[in-house]
Parts: sequence; C-alpha cells; structure tokens
Amino acid sequence: MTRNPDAVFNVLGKTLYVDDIAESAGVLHCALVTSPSARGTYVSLETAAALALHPSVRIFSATDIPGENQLGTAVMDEPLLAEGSWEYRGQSIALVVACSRSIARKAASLVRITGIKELKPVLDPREAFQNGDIILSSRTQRVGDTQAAFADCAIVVSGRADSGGQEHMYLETQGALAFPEDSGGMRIVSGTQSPSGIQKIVARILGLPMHLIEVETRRLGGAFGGKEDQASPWAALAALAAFHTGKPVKLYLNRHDDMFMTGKRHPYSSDFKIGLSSDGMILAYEADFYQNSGAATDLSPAILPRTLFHAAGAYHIPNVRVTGTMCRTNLVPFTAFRGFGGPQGLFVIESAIYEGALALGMDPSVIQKKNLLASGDTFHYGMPVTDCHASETFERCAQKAGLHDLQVAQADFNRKNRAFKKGSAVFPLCFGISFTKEMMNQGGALVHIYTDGSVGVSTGAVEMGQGVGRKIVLIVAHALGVAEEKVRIEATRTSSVANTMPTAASTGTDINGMAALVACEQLLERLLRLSAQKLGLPQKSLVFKNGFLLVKEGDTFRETGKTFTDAVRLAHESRVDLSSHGFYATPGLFYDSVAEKGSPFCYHVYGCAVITATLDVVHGTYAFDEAYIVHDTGISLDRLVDMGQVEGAFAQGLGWAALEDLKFDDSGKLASDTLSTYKVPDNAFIPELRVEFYERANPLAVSNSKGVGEPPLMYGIAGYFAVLSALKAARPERRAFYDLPMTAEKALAFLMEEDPC
Ligand code: MTE
Ligand code: LUZ
Ligand code: MOS
Repeated sequence: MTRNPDAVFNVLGKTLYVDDIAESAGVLHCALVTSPSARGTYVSLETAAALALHPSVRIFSATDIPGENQLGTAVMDEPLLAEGSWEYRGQSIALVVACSRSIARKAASLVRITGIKELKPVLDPREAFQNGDIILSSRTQRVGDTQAAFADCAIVVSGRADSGGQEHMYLETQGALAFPEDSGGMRIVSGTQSPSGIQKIVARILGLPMHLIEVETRRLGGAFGGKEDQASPWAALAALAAFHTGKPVKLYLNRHDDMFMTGKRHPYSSDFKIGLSSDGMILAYEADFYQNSGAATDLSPAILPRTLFHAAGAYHIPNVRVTGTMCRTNLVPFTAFRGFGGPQGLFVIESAIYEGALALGMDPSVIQKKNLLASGDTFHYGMPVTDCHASETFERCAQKAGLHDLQVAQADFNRKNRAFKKGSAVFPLCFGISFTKEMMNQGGALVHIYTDGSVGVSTGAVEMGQGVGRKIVLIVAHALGVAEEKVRIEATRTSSVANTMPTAASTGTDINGMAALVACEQLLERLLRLSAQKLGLPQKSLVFKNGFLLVKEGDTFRETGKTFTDAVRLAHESRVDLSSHGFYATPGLFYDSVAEKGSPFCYHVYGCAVITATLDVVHGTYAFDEAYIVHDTGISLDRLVDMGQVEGAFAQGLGWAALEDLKFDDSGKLASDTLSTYKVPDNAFIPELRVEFYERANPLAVSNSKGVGEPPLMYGIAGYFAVLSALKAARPERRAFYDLPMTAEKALAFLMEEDPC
C-alpha cells in the first residue's frame, strides 16, 4: 500500500495552515473586546484610550456592519457583534484592529464597556426548561405504546443520566484572512468545514451579493465539527475590517481565546425509564433529553434529532417514546462535535440497560446481545433495518476479546483482591450516515485533465486530517486508470465548486467522492469514444489501466500502444472538453418531521467494542487495560486512513466518556479554559488497542465503502461502564450513577461513599 503523502508532509511540518500563509504588506491584525460576564446589558463603548494607543488602531462595533448583523443559520438569533446586551461570557462586543497583534490586544484591553447592568444567568438546561426558555419546540419520536408495555414488564427502572460537553481541541485554532479585491468584493481564506457557508454569511454581513465573495480552504489542522458552523464569526470579522480599511486583515485566535470563545459538544441532562421481561428482553423505553443548547441556536436543531434517531442505540425495542428539547442557557452556543448528538443519546440507553441489568441481576452484555438489531426489523423512526451487521460484529468482538473467559477471570480477580478491582463493558454500535437534513445531502466536483495527462480535482470536501483528499485521489486514479501521483486535489474554493455543504456527518467521501466519480465517468466517455473511432475498435472494449489504453478481450487485456496521455492529446486536438463537473445527491432519503417517520439515512455503520479497566480502590484512580474493536468499514478505501480514523475517534470518545471535564463555574465562566485545567487523553491513557475491520461491500456508497469519520467515537462509551463495573465490584451496595465523564474524582467520591454527581 502506498502512503498518504499528506500524512508524510504533516509529520514533516511542511503543510501550510492559515497562520502559515505569508503575510501581505500592510496586513492588519485583530483582537476582540468580549463580554465580561454571562449575561448583561450595557449602554456604550468608551474607545478614546484604545484609539490613542497607536495611529493604526481602528475599532468596529455592530453599527459598522453594512449588511445584517447576523450569524444564524437555522434561527436568526446570533449577532456577530453585540448590540447593547450579551447572553454568554466571551461573546464578541467589538473588534479592534491594528498593525500588530500585540497592539490590537493592548488596545482591546483599553476599551471600556459602560453602563453595565448584570443579569442573573441561567446555566442549567432543566432550569431553562422550567422557565419555558426553549428553542423552537420539543420533538418526540415514538413507536408502539410504552405505557401499555410497561404494565407487562417484569421490571421497570428509571433514572437520570448526564453527559458533559467536550472541547474540540483541534491543533489549529480558528482563524481567517480577508483580502479586499478590486471588484469591491472580498477573497477570504478561512479555516472552515464549510466554505460556501462562510461565503453566504460574509455576503450577508457585508451586504454584498455572494458572487463578490470568494472563499478558499486548503486544509484544516483538525475541526471535529467545531468549524462546521463556528468558523464564520472569525471570517466575517476579518472581512468587516478589510471592508472598512481596504487592507488585508488576519484574525487568529490563540488557544485560550479559542477555548473560551467557541462552542463545544452539547452537555445533556436526561431522564430514562426502561422495562424488561424477566429474561432480559427490552420491551419499552422512554427518555427525555434536555439539551443544553447555550445562548444561540447554531446547529442545535440538527443535533437534537440525531440524538432522537440514536436514542435506542443498536437495539430493537418494540415500544419507544423519546422526547428532546433544546434549552437556551447563558453559555457559549454549543455546536457540532463528532457524533453530533448521537453519543449523548447512546449514553442514556446504555445507562438504562446497565440499570436494568442491575435490577435483573444479569450482566449488561447479556441484555445487549439479546436485543441487538437485525435485518428485517424497523427503527423506531420507521426506517427498515437492512444489511445489519450488529450481531456479527458483536459476536466477532466478543470472540476476539474472549469475553466470557475475561468476565470469569475478572470476577475471580475481584474475589481475591480488595485494593484493586477490574471491570469490563461492551458497546455495540449502530450509527446512521447522511445529514439528517435531506437538503444537505448533495455535492459537486470539477475535474480537469491537463494536456500532459495529469489531473486536477476540485470538490466541496474540506481536508481536516480525515483523509478525504486521499480517498478522492484513489477514487479518481482508479476511475481514470492513471497513477495516484497524476491526481492532485485542489484547495476547496467556492468559485470552483459552488453551493456546497459542510464536510460533515461522515459523508465527505460518500458525497464528494461520488461527485468526482460522476465527473470522471463523463470524461472517460469522451476520451474512449474518440480513441475507439481513431483505432476502429468498439468503445466498450477499451479501458485505461496504469496510464495505458488497453483492449479488453474476455478476461485478458491487450495493449494498443497508446497511453492515457495520447488519448487526452487526441481529445484536445479534436477540440473536446477536458473538464467536467459532476454532481451527486444521495438517493432514497425522506423524512416527515411532523409524523417523525421516514428514512433519514442512506445506511448505518455497525461495530462493537469491549473495554477492560482496573481500578485502584484506595486512590480512585483507574487505567484502561485493553480495548477490542470490530468496526464495519465497508470495503475500506485506504486501510491506513481508516485505521487512523477508528483509533483517533475511539481515543476522542474515551476522552469524552472518562477524562475531559468541561466545567463552567457558577457565574457561567469556563473554568477549564487551558490545557492545564482541561485534560485530554494522552498515549498513556489509551489502552492497548486491537482493531479489526469487518469488511463487507456497501453498495450504497462510493466504491462499496462506508463513512468512518464519526462512528468509532462512540466506542469510548464502553469506557464509562467498564470503570462503573469496577466501582460496583468495590462497593456493590452503592447505587450506580450515570454522570459522564467518569473522572477519577467521581470514582473516588463513589468509593468514599460521597455523592459523585
Ligand atoms: N479526523 C481528523 N483527523 N480531523 C478531524 O477534524 N473530523 C471528524 C472526522 N474525522 C475530523 C476527523 C468529523 S466530526 C467528521 S464529520 C468527519 O471526519 C468528516 O470527514 P468525512 O466526512 O470525510 O469523514
Ligand atoms: N451536520 C449536520 C452533521 O448539519 N447534519 C447532520 O446530520 C450531521 N451529522 C453528523 C455530523 N454533522
Ligand atoms: Mo462532524 S460533527 O459532522 O463535523
């Protein structure tokens, strides 16, 4: 297998990110004046001292916005710059620019906000719900009759499950460059997952038509959802300053500013009720999800339904009623994060199963296995379950981990040891692939063949380390029968491929790879038609392979003496277009959001993880020992890339489930706002990993592959329950608790008979 050249350049430090681009002469730098508390109103800004600092200082506030002061996408409730009030701490009040970053920062610190009136912030989603402060309205998905079913259950248990937020911690912080153009428009280089989204918002802010705004993204140093909607303020602010000064402007957040000013994964607080038969069949399940949406709508209305779609996990449950509500609080607007509400829903059903298992005196893995989805079932939202690999991946993972022997050995260990206890947990995965909003499942590509036979490919896909560029190279090289080295992926640019969707929902390759393939097929048709005419051979018998034009005779290939490049030159001589645009819209999707029924996903990804942990009963510390993962990749387009995605997503999921403690203090200030107070997983934290691909052709995606970006994150949830099981082995009489992440502090509180939550 050849290596991904992108990965090699990354390791060598040779790839260029927004901050690495050489600065143009006269570039201005930005700093922000931000809100000093979580909720308040103010009268005016006092800027004299800041302006006096240096002649290059300029200050812009809401009144300087020529277009609309609005960042909203689903709901128009998020100003770019505050207008007399603020709704969360870290909200942008004014933009300061100067000839250097340090002068801009100093000047920003001299701007005084006057006439401040502090208001009491609401931080808890349940409190916001009580106050009626919700976004749009609650949504409920249901099947069967839970009320009636509970009456027939051997046991019914209920409880509460909470999960915390998560900082994206992309290596490259958010930023943008804006260059005023002679057309009166603007060229923008943005660290975004959605160049077209930036184009639209900058046009709105500046009051200009979209064709005057060009947005370019070469690559991102990680995004994880954090740049799906929330790259826009930085690009818009840079554009605003460039608009007024006529100078190029650079805005780049440092790590601390990025941590406290940008949205994160939504914290959730949920109630569950589950009913089981005496032999462990799940008969009914209800859940109420209180999503902490933060101060503005952002992507919350797309994230909430993904929670509901994944509320029953990888299980078939005949009676389901799940309700979700977006609760508006005075915290930074929470946003997309790998899994997009799915993990939050999955944690609750796994908590309910754990609680049910305790009541029945069964191992949770027995209940999990008995209730797995199978082809022929129907999801609670009405979509038929097809090509289901839940049982196969569960069985294979259990076998790989030696689950039965492992459980026996752990029980034996726990009988013999008081200072240490072991625990393990299984997590079966089922994750739907497609944007839950049908409209978003579309993409385009523009393929150029140059006269020397090399190929340039533009699509709407943004490379953020996930290898979408690599995968599209492989798809195009294979389709055109040329070497990988002949294919180049261009920067993502709104003027090359227009009206694109964010690279998100794990669909980057599915959608953009397919659009590129469509463009290649159009080009192949033109090239082969001409060559067939010239050689006097049937067009259907001709193929390109390894850069040569071959004739197919049965199962063998005969040389024609011609190459791909010869065919390209012939086309050029014959005045045939060597460029083609391809378009792809995922077929078969529909959803009725009133009835809450339909087929919102193109297909599902399955898999299973087993994790083991050892707990130090005296200190409350623990270590994850081993993780076994069997993951449904379809036919992997690039095994190294996919392995990186599975391992990286798992590490990120385990961080969310066990370690990363996103904390706001009682005033709504982010307490975990540095890398010393917010701990992310390191190599020592990650257990010995044994990953296996379950490779079965998936005819519903390009080259029989499957989206891989987000689903393996959810395996990390098993880490929570592995530690919980070890804790229960140490204190069997204590009630289990469901308050993710499972930090060492909570483990110790549980062991010391204190309230861990
Ligand atoms: N991998 C890396 N290295 N960096 C990232 O930012 N983002 C994840 C995932 N894997 C991400 C990543 C998220 S949230 C998504 S939706 C997918 O990649 C997006 O890319 P894809 O659709 O091409 O898989
Ligand atoms: N983004 C989005 C997503 O806009 N819609 C989705 O369904 C989605 N799913 C996962 C990640 N990002
Ligand atoms: Mo990923 S959360 O879809 O960017």
